[in-house]
Amino acid sequence: MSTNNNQDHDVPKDHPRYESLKYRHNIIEGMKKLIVAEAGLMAHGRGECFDYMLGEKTSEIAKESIEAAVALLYLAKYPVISVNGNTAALCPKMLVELSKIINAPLEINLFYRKEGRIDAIKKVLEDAGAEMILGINETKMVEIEELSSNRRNVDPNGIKIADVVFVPLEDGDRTEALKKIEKKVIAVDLNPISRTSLWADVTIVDNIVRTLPKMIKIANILKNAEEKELKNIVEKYDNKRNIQVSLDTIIQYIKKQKKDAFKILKD
Ligand code: PTJ
Repeated sequence: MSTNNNQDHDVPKDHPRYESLKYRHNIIEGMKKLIVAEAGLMAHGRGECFDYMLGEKTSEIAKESIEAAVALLYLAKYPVISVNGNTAALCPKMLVELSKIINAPLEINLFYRKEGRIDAIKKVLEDAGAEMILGINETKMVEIEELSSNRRNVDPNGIKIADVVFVPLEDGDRTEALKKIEKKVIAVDLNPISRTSLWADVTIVDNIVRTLPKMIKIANILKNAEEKELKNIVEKYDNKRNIQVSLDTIIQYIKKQKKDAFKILKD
C-alpha cells in the first residue's frame, strides 16, 4: 500500500471515477496551498452532486449557452474574467487560454479573504502563462456599493469598468449586484436554480472543467465572425428557456436512474 501523501497517486487511471477523484485532489491540494478556501471544498461537493444529476456531461442546452456566452464576450467593449479559488485550482491553464483568445483580463476576486490567498492564486495563474492579472493590489481596489461581501472590492481597471463579466462558480449576491449596475453577467453553475443562475444573462449549467475547453473551441471558431452573426446568436438565446430545459434534463435523468435502480432492486 502506498504511503504517499499525494492521494492522486493512489487512484488507478482505470478507476471508474478517476476524473472526478482527480479534480477532488486538485481542490484538496489547492486548499493546502491557500488557493482554495476551506468552504471551497463544500462548494465543490455541492457541484459534484448537481453534476451527478446532470449525468456528468455537457447537455445540448449548455452547449447553446456556451455559444451565447462566447458571442457576448466577443461583442463586449471590455469583458473581464473573474477568478476565484476553485476555478484557479481546477483549470488555471484553460482560464489563461480563454483570456488570451477573447482578449479579456483575468481578475482575482475572492469571497473568503485570507492572508496569502491572492498571492497563491496569482502564482498558479502565472505558472499557467498569465501575463496580466488584475485584482492583486489590495490598496488600489475600489468598492461596488451594491455589494456587502468581500467581493465588493474590485479592480478599478477591471470589473469596475467592465461591461461583461464572466463569473464561474459564484455565491449568489454578486451577480445580482452586477446586474444592478447594468453589467452583463455570464455564469457557470451546476446548480440551475442558484441565485446566480437565475440572475445571470447567460447561465452555463455545466462543470467548469468541461465548459472551459468548449468555450475555447467555440472562441476559436467565432474569432473572425461578423458582428451581425454574434448579435444573432445572443438575440436568439433565452436564459429562461435554458433554466427550464436544464431542470428538465435533471428530472429526466433522475427518472431514468430511478427506473434503472429498480431493475437492480427487483432481482
Ligand atoms: O475562492 P473564493 O473565496 O472566492 O470562494 C469560492 C467559493 C466557490 C467557495 C464561493 O464562491 C462559494 O461559497 O460559492 P457557493 O455559494 O458554494 O456557490 C458555488 C456554486 O458553484 C454552487 O452552486 C455549486 O453547485 C457550483 N459549483 C461547484 N463546483 C462547480 C460548480 N459549478 C460549475 N463547475 C464546478 N466545478
